[in-house]
Amino acid sequence: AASLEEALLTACDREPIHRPDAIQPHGILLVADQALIIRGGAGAIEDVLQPTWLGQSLASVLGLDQPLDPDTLAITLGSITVRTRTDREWTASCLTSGACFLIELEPVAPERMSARAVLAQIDECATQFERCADIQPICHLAAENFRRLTGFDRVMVYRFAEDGSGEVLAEARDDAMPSLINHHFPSTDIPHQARALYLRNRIRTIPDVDYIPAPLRPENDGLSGLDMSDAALRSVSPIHIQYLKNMGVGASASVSIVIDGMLWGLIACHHRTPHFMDEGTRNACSMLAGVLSRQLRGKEELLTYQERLRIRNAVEALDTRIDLSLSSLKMIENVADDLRLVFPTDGFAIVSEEEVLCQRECPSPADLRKLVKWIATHNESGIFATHALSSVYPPADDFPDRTAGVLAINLPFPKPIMLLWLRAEIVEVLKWAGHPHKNIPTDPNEMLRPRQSFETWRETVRGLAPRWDSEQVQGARRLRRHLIAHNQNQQLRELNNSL
Ligand code: BLA
Repeated sequence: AASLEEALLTACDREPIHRPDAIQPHGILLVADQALIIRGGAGAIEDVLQPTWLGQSLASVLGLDQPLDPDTLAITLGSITVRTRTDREWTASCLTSGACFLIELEPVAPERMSARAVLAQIDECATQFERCADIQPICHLAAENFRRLTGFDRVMVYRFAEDGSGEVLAEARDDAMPSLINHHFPSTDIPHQARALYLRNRIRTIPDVDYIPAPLRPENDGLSGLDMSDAALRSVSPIHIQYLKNMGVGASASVSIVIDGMLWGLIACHHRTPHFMDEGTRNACSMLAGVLSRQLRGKEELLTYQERLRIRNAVEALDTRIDLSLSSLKMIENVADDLRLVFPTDGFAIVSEEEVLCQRECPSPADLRKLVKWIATHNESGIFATHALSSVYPPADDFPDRTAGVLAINLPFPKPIMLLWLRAEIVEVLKWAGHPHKNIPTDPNEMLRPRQSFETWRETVRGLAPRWDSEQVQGARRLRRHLIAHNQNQQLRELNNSL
């Protein structure tokens, strides 16, 4: 079953979403060569611009009086209004794809916020971010502000986990739209190549899921396979369109949250009916996403720093209480309370040949001895850490206190000692937006299809404790070095005394 699932997944990951050979028809695409002669296009070019356009100069098709220069094309297009045959104002933007220029034209939304109002809102939001003490309130504020900026019915802050699945951390929505707060989504909802693309092109919109793709023209002309990675009008994977329809969504947009070059999460926006976001609003969203990313990064760094500092202080306080006049084991047991407090835990144990000393919630001394024996043969660095003990050490399943998290330090003293910080399992009920494994076809030639239902499906997860973060594992390493040094001093002292 696992290999079938894998085969289906790689099929999803292989869909070449960056070259759909079509655009979404709310805008127009023109493909120009290096001399700015139009070689192809897509969308209602004849209706919006002029009936004859193929082989013409870009400047004439856009109704410009002055000629265009390829070197300054992006800047020029960013500052002009295109003369069209419609009564709406259109913006033009330009990007390169191989040897081609892609020129995208989009109508300006009539109900647009003024640039001043947008900047004022982003500025105000940045100030409010500063005042937040934690990640959660920042995400909540972000959801509210993106909703105000874009007018979508439901705006969510979605964070990826290590395995590519994700969770809705915050949400702002119209009451008529169901809530997805705290819901989890499997990694297959956003395949690999889509995530890679979203790192590069940070905002995407689907104004109407019922659109009919407008094909690249002329057909069979060497244009097919054109790389549209950076195009705002890129036609979207039909699989994803089906996904949105199954979810009851009429329009969607998402903005990447990138931290240190990694896709941390997305701002995911849904509307029940078609909903267009014009170029100006998209730029405002990109700007706000940048402010948000920097705030999240800063906050994560601060929290890490605080934990590192706390551990450092606890280890230093412990150093001052070490009594070198005691034997190795007694020296350690004497500071048991201080040791326990270095890491947040439910239980703490000191295990040596002679005795087992337990504080708070611990497995039985016999179980602890067996566990220590196993750990001693399964770590090289003197440190062992897991938040899912029974997955690596099945006997833990039968521990009456259901220990799931262990951080252990092996002290290679003449008579070895192991220190264990223990965490009980936290039984978690995960809410999934639909059963994540329900739609797996049995035929490997078939494609994995989006779920039909996004109805909450609850999964009870057992055997897990909170993860040890890297500060704690590094702290354990540091503590181990200190204790080994104390023991060496203690032995020198003993040697001196005996001489
Ligand atoms: C794309 N899937 C996406 C996107 C999102 C999601 C946000 C980006 C496009 C967009 O902005 O709409 C999924 N949407 C979510 C999630 C939330 C949300 C997790 O609102 C949570 C709040 N999808 C499937 C399966 C496949 C699949 C089984 O369910 C593959 C077989 C594919 N999803 C898929 C593809 C894309 C996608 C191919 C890329 C669409 C594109 O950019 O062309």
